Amino acid sequence: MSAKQISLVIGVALYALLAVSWAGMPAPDGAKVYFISPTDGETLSSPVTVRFGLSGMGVAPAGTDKENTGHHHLLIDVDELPALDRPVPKDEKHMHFGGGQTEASIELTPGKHTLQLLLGDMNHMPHDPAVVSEKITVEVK
Ligand SMILES: [Cu+2]
Repeated sequence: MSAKQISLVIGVALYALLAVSWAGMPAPDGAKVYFISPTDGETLSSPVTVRFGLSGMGVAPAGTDKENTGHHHLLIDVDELPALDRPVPKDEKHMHFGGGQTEASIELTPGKHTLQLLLGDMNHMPHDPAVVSEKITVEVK
């Protein structure tokens, strides 16, 4: 084998390895994540209590290797979903609830904000297919 062929083989092997390690756990048909509260268009005051709903799957802390489970991520004022083949980013706009929390009290500045939920697996990867809520808009007084 030439050096070129060897590097090609290594490249393909690495690619396959990455493809496997970046795949999220499968989500069952009909799995759904949604906001119990607040509701779309609601006007409220900060801090806002956000309650996360999940049906067709179970909530488990990050790191739990159990099929059909995941933990919540709250996306605040995120226009476009993060890459679904990468772990969910962790910053002030992408909050992780890796303890298995099903609600949170969050501080929001006055004005309009969008909220969206994205479920992640034990490695913070979106499931396949991604389990994502509709995006709601709230107004903070
Ligand atoms: Cu996470």
